[in-house]
Amino acid sequence: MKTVFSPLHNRRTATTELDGGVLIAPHEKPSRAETILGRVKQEQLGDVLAPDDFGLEPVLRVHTPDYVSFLQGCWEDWEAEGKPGEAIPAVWPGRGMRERLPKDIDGRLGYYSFAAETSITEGTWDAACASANVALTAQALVANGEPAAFALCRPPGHHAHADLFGGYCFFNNAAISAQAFRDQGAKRVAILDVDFHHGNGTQAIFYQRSDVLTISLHGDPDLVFPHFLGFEDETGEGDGNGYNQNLVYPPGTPFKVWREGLETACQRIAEYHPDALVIALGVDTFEDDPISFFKLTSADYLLMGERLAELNLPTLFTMEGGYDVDAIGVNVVNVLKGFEC
Ligand code: Q9C
Ligand code: ZN
Repeated sequence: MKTVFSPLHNRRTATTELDGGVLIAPHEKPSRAETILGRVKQEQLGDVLAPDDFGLEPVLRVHTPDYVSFLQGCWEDWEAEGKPGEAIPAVWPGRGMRERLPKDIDGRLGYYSFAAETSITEGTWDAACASANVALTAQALVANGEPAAFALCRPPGHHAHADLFGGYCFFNNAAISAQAFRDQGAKRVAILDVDFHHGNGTQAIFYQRSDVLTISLHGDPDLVFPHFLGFEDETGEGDGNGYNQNLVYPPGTPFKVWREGLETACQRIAEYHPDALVIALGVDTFEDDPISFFKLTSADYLLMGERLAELNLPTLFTMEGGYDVDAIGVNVVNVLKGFEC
């Protein structure tokens, strides 16, 4: 399987993440992508390609123009005000307030985000654009007949809504790729999100549509991020009614239980008969992940990949979360190797 990778991921070098009331070094760090790339090469998964530049048009099929402009200018606007640190949202339009876009950068940061852990810094825009281009380049490989491709995206994307950043995500690479498949003629696309966290952005983007089926397996949002979306009674709305599925699991969930959800998801995808499949691939389901509570082992990821391959669909993998850097390369490449067996 071919991998698409951009060294520009390195432009995303935030130094702060708000966690537990203090600013820590971010979990979502450059070594994540470099470790995965190293393992891809070590295991000779296949060629590693640089991305093409698709410009903003495919991004704007999913994200709003005002959100994209905000992201593009955010760091400059922040710096122009002489703020001492990184751009961190700290105020939101809470219940009873107005969802009105303010001029001030602190107001705009809150308007366009849903969480405060993710700071915007100098290279964030460049890295987010490179990450979307990585996804779109891998998507094009699959659209042009490769059975599967791996988009080694960083920063990740599945938490980003049409006009919200958060959860380490800015552009929703999986959603942008699914929309690209549709725009190139695919009738139906399925997105299966196996990251530990609910793919809230992906769900929200396609919630009222039946042409993109969204399924996410994740930790119970009653207990864990993103807290305010991802429950099992969210099944889609309007035309999208019946085209979103959330499979929620408690702390300590091992693969033997998690794989029942995977089976449910795979059966739903098979009966949907999509023309393409996008896997939002996070490996923060790993037993030693520092911010998560599932108990998957490295060997389990081989079985995950094998089951996904049985769907026998043109498949794009977009990289999402996974924060145990020591194991991230092995775990990700195990999914891809399992898929190719
Ligand atoms: N105490 C992805 O996996 N909250 N994003 C962390 C840690 C944010 C995860 C709290 C988690 C975001 C792509
Ligand atoms: Zn995650």
